[in-house]
Amino acid sequence: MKKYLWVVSLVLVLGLLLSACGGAAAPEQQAPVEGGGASAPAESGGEAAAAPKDGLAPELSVYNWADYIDEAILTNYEKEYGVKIVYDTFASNEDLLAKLQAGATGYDIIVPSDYMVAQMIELGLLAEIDLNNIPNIKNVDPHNLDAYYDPGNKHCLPYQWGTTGIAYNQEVFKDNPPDSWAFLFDPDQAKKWQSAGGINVLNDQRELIGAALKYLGYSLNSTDEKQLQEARDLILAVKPYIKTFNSEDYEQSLLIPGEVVISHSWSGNAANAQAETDGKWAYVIPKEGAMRWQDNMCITASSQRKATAEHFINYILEAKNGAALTEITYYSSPNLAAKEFISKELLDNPAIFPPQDQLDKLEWAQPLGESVFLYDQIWTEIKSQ
Ligand code: SPD
Repeated sequence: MKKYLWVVSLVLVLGLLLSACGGAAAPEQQAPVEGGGASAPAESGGEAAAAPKDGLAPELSVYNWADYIDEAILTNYEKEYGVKIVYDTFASNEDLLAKLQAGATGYDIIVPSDYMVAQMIELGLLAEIDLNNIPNIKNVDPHNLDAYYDPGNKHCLPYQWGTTGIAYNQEVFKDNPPDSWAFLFDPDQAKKWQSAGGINVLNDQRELIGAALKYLGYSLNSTDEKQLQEARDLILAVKPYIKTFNSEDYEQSLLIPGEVVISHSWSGNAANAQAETDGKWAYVIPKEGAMRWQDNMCITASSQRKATAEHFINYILEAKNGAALTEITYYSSPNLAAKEFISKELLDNPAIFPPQDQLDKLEWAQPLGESVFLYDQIWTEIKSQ
């Protein structure tokens, strides 16, 4: 394993300890294993499940992004298979990695994005998946399989995908709809939108530094020190006008009640705000380009319940479950068979399923190698100043 990856791990572990264990607690480290039958499930807030079927484990732990599931999928699975789902959420890929690096071994399924899958494979954090146990892979759009970060889907199956752009309140921007990252990163504009009601940015280092790099005309994967310093200075120049750094509950707490008028946003949160407010909110992919991403269901290398985890992943890939996910999250589905169950309104919404000319402006995040230190350092400077 490369030396820098160990150093990354150490930095992340220290970061996690310093943040005084702020995130959600890991489930029990000694979780019941497959075929364990009568073991009591860990706390998950739901009813105790009936005895598990077909040699499945009595419980399974899933660690996912916030606001990213239809809870009925979980309860249906629990009822149908007698497996209790212990569900927990994280805020960013970096937080997820830090949690695993800190020794949390209780998670069976995690949902990292593209570049983080590549990094986790390199760190040995993911188990290989036996695709013979995932017959529903046939439902997945081939365009969403065999991605650069996991050739042959040896470790992960796609969950949802989306884009990152700008959500805005159309009542405020009716004569001047945002079309550029300048609406967030030009200090004169940022000052104006602060007075008009407030700006939110995603509390996510790859996303925020990446968006600033795009505004400056660079790749969001830049590892050039000068370009990254420019991006940092740009963010610091507008920081006084940023009301919140929030990527977890900004949709409910900021966009809909009207605490901000413009937000750096993931497509699904923006599309949800749009639906909840009868079109008061809109979403745009800035003309300079933006990030396209795909989140993935992967099994941790430490999982003691691999067969149950594969069974659950296969369940999520059922066409109706893929559709239910998109109907709740408003993110794009990689599940081609699900499309017949997704409402036309969502299929036709360009914020959810962007047309080709929009897709052409997007860039995937790549693993950064040793430059991850530079990003960490810049992020610390941004957050601490
Ligand atoms: N609320 C769910 C958000 C999921 C976003 N995941 C993708 C992040 C890519 N950087």
